[in-house]
Amino acid sequence: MELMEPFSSKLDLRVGTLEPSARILRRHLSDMQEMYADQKRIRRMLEGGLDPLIYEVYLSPVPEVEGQLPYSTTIIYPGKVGHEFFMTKGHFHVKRDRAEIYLGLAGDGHLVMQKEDGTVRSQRMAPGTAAYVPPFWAHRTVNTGTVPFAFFAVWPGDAGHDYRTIETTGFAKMMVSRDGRAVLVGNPRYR
Ligand code: PAN
Ligand code: ZN
Repeated sequence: MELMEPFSSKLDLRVGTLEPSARILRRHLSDMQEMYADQKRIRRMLEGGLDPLIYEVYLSPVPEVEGQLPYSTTIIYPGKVGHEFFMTKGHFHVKRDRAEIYLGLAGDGHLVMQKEDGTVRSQRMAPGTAAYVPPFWAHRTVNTGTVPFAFFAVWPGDAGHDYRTIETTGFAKMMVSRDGRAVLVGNPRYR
């Protein structure tokens, strides 16, 4: 493993930006359109030139190799596709037995987790919530509030990110707004 010099980052606790970051990832609706239930609405939005920025990920300069602890911040913007809240793509770790820690920084959200057998659990996240993603659980975060939802994450460097499984099956449940409340309901697109 490469011998690194110690360093620190500046994390803006109110906004969720991370400096320095090796890379900033931006995902728009068109980058994850198959993740949402209301496909008709998405087609209409995109054809009408509406392609909102859903979330940004600020990645630390820490290499993704065994022994390292890469970290990031994620900012999910407020919004919905129909009744379904803006969210991340979500993934399993390639090495399924690798866990992760999330720390809520700003705004209100939910962390939705799913085992390979389709069991779903969710945790509310607010500033100061330290949420634990145990080994073997896929994870996705959802902005269930009205302002940007930001959180910090740290994971084992050799975890790897498997997006394909969730792209193929989806999550068994989705977070929607019902009578002004965020609720988990069955996802009609889950296979
Ligand atoms: C997080 C996520 C980040 C973006 O750093 O990668 O919140 O979500 P997606 O990766 O699902 O697009 C993490 O869980 N890292 O392992
Ligand atoms: Zn992860």
